[in-house]
Amino acid sequence: MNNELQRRREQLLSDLPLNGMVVLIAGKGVKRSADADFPFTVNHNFAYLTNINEPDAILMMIKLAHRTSVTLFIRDIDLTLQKWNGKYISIEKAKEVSQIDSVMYVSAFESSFMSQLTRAGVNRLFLDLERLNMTDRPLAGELFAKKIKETHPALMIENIYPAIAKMRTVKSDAEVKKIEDSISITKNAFERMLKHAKTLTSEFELQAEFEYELKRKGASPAFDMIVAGGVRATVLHYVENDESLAEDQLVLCDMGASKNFYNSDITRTFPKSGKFSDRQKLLYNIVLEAMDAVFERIKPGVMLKELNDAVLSVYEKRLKDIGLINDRKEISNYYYHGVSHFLGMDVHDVGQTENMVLVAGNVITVEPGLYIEAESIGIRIEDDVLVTEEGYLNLSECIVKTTDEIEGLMSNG
Ligand SMILES: [Mn+2]
Repeated sequence: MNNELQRRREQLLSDLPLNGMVVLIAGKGVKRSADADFPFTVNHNFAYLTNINEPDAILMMIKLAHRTSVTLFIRDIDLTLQKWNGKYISIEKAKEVSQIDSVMYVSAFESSFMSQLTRAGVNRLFLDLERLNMTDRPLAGELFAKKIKETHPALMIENIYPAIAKMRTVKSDAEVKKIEDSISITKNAFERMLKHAKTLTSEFELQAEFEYELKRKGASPAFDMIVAGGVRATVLHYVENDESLAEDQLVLCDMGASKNFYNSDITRTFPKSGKFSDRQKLLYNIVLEAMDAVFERIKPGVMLKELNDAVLSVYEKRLKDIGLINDRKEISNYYYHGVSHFLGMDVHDVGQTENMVLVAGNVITVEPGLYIEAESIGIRIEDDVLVTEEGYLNLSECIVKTTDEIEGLMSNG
């Protein structure tokens, strides 16, 4: 990991133009209400390059003709606040975690930044200007860009976000291992939940079983878990989880553990009673067939759109067979999302761009679904997959999935 952090920084520096400077900001906790903040989430691009999980920290990297430099700034220690909020990271600890030799307190940042502009001749500033929507709250990088534009109107400001996002799409062995660790916790938590499912009566009780196991392993939910019984499973982002479950319902659970910055994202659908009805089994196996068709297509050079086409081809045939549709166009009444997204430090991970093709080292989800509101049935099955030189490796193969496996585990509950 240590060499890996340095390698990432070196890669970014090697792509940086001469006299360029990168400034990445860890960010702050967001106010929740009164004097309470939401839990702090570090900027993931900052963490990718530093492994530091601290508010207010800043990474500064410079590339000049005669030298490059990497400096980390951490919060100045406040003895009074430490009594309330716990210990701040020390310079020594920050050096160890980040593998950066030059670590200073953040109170020294402004003068250091200024001297790079005035004395070292930096003339291009690269910031993380990630933005998805016009109305999103500006992140630290954009706020910093605004401030610098006022004081240094001639300084060229550019966006480093796409370059880091692209690096993040290719996972190292160590990153894959962390995703596997999160998957393994998810597996245990799901099995715990499944064994209790027959005796529990509400969605939130199932959620509690899952999250209990996460907490026990020092993990946290990667996202708001979905536990959706019956017709609620046809709503893609149902997260209320506050209804009771009926014996004849299928229960869709979209869930994942997050640990050490890396996430898992798994969906399983099972019968509340422990036994699939014939109809449920028929539909479930169509989704499973679509999933296998996607797996067969995964390899370097393939576009995500082609993976989705694999689902549509299976659905076109099978949904016609069972009389649900007459035409391929009608599939969208029953399947209305993409089959895949990138997974990593973010659950919907960064770096996914139009027309990009898969390369070895990508980690993607495979998650076909089938949602029939009129029958109160929603089915989604989701695995996490590593793209390899030869094809793919299903990282979540270990989690029960076939109807027999699910019924078997539930009968041992
Ligand atoms: Mn997903």
